[in-house]
Amino acid sequence: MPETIKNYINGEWVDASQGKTFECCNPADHREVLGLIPDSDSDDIDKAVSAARAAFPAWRDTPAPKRGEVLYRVAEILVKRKKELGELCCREMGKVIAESLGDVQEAIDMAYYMAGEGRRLQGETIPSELPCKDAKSVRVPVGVFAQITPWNFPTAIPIWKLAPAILCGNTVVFKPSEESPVCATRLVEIFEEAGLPPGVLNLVHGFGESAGDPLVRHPEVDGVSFTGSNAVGEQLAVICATQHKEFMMETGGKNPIIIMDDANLELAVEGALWGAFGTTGQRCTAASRLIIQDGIYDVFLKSFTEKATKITIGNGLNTKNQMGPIISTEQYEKVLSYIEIGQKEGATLHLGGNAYKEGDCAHGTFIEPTIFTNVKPDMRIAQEEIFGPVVSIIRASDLGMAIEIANDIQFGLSAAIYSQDVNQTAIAERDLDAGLVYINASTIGAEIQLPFGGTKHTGAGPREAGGRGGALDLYTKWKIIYRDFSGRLQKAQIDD
Ligand code: UN1
Repeated sequence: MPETIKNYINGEWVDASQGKTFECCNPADHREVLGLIPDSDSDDIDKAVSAARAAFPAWRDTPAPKRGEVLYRVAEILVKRKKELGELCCREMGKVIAESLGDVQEAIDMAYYMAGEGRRLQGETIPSELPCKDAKSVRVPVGVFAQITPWNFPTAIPIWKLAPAILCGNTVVFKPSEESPVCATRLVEIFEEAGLPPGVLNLVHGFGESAGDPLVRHPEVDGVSFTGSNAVGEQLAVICATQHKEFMMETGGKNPIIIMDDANLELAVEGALWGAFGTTGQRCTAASRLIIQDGIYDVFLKSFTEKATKITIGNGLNTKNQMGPIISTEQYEKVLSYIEIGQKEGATLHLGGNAYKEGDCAHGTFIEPTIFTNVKPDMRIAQEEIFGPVVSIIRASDLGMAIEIANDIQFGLSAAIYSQDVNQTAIAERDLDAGLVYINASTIGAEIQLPFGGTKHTGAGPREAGGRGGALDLYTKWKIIYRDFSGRLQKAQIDD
């Protein structure tokens, strides 16, 4: 029997106002229905936002170290339940169990890290130009935050958003992806168990149009944090700009790995495989373009192809499988359509390209690891985000050309270079136009204690994750306080 999932509003577990539900299933076997999920609308959003608004003053005034203690308890519960949550993540989203456990680990890391920020939420004191006057900056919460999360990191990305928002004293309405509602529900249960007061975190399930859109437009929402597609992010950006809301979006990527002639071949092959086919290519940091220098091209391609052919595909709960399914039928069709587009554009389909239906995979949405060669940098398969196990291989004659190709896209999330020449890697470090640059490592695997995000169309607003310069800037505003204890009128900037 599928589990009946509820919304969580003002500390109560409730159905959607209209009583409607939808099903969420396992992408490795669509016959397995994991939950009946509330199909919420603007009524539910109103209730959740009102609860968050009402809870805000008391939560804002709770000392930050105390707010941090709740997160510390969240982290402890996550640690205890890592295996169970990892298995659920695997069943709901499809990534293989080792990666699903990694997803939960990233959530744990963020919860501990933000718990500590409760005792570090520093501002500055700075000298005033006048006597008997002092000046300081303090961080204050934004207010009610709408947090809209994707399905590809069903525990890590929600905690990336929830932990710092709550730590900074905001209250939250959380609308998770309709593809990963059960993981989201477990997380909210954990915040409840950790002692978070009612109304501070509210959960509303549903779809973008019926639940996400009214949430973002709600006049009582002060800030919006969104991770997902560019198309949706850009619509939300317009709404937030016209309503003067704080806004952060983290969207697409088309991340390159440059492999130079002097690269450590084995290391580069392993990194390219991990970046291209890890999480079935469904990471915004996935390496979807490999830019290979002429001299290493043939040996690289041979070894990369041999190893890609051996990737075992199937249900991620089975530890022998290395690559799981595509999240949904819609996404599966989109990936297959890009494989057709690549062929029509004149690229060579070098490996894979088909749906995979062997054995247990017959009821899931699996696609073979797919490699295109003879890809021109301006082809659609080399420019647009596919979000599947499809990689484009492009040739370059030297570092300058490789960097030019790497940068010649609308996105700028992550970029990597493999080379043993310190000068070449230093030039790449300087010139790659991306938010994350990796030297002799793949494009995936950013750590939570540093800001995460990209340049150009990859995002907007302050960076996610990290502390100062990252999540703390997103979830607080600066308040500047001048205190004059001279007892007389002192005029700044005015000559005596
Ligand atoms: C994402 O795909 O949206 O750097 C996030 C990484 C992970 C996070 C990916 N730590 O690949």
